[in-house]
Amino acid sequence: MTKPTLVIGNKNYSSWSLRPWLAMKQLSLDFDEVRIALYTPELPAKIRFHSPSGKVPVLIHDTLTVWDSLAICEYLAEQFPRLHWWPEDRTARAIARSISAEMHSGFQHLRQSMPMNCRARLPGKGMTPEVQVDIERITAIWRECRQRFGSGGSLLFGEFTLADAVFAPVVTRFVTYDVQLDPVSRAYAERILALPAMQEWMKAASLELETIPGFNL
Ligand SMILES: N[C@@H](CCC(=O)N[C@@H](CS)C(=O)NCC(=O)O)C(=O)O
Repeated sequence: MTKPTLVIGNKNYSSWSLRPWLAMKQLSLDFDEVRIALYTPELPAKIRFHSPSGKVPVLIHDTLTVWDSLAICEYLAEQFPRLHWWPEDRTARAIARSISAEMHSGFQHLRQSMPMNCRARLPGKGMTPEVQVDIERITAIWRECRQRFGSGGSLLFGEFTLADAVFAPVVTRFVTYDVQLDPVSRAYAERILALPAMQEWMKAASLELETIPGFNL
């Protein structure tokens, strides 16, 4: 089987790209990376070349193209089953999938008001009562997973799983907008930021030069 290629957007801004990238890096899956700068005049042509949806991330594997972050993660878990993508326990795995799907389809207020911008520091910006509701639900998920499933390590299901990759962009938002967290959530966020793959992403994001209006620059 050939090495997969992951097409991603700017590391500073592309929250959807971070998810499969982090999982692949963290689980030491060898892959090539193609980075496309988002929201440039050349973007539509460049992105359409790789992506049927016109969005990143996209995974290219042999002759197959897989798009949308969650579909990419599920494809990887199926194709590379020796790596630890989802929790082994059936209950934990079902909850991991549920919270990942909830993140993937929800939390619109947080997404809109606090877009991912890894290198910026904008304390308090974007906070509204609706965003606070999203934050409370996310941190409730983190506390519950840590309490019910986290005993084998310091992440949501103990060891790293796709659920951690799905929530990683939220962790960067909490840093950017200086969201105050309860002790369990703060400790979890710190563990995510300390992952070697996460540090690699954040460093690369800090070195990017593009700015995208509308993403709080
Ligand atoms: N649901 C999709 C969302 C992908 C998405 O919105 N990607 C953004 C970048 S983070 C994008 O490609 N935007 C380019 C555009 O809309 O032109 C996923 O999970 O992959």
